[in-house]
Amino acid sequence: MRKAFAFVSLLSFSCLGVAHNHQHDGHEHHHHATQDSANLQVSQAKIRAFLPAAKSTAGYMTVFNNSEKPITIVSAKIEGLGRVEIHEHIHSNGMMKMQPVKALVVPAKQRIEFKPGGHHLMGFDPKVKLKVGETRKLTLYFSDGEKVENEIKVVSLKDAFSSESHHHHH
Ligand SMILES: [Cu+2]
Repeated sequence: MRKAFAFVSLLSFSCLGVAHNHQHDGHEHHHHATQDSANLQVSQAKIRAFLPAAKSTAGYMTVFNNSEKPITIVSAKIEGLGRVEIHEHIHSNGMMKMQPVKALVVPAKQRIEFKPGGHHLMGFDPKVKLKVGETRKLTLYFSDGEKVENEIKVVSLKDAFSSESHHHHH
């Protein structure tokens, strides 16, 4: 009689243990699925090769936040460049000026297109000269410490302003 009782309680204890483990696993999976790095999609990333004597050059890309919460981009890095800033254009006294953006919020399920006259990347201080046609590593850093890595293509001045890759030559 006593033996049977002990056996039953052992069973129920192990069942609880299993249930707990399952819940824990579920939580862990959920956490991984909401990591920013997996949820910010970068596409069409390109940067113009430096013009002769130019101290800076501009880069463009499209970012899409595929998560349910905002993602804040706080900085960017491009392999071989000493410094990269995120800029935006603002109208000031009838003039277009650009200024650095300290934190760029990409709202949940929203897209931000970096393009001429809008948000853009600004590259400075090349350690290794950018050559048209090559790709470099682009890293975007988020306010929560996460980051996402992508490739950025080096393009000529002309190609930097055409958003379509299927450009026709005449
Ligand atoms: Cu700029």
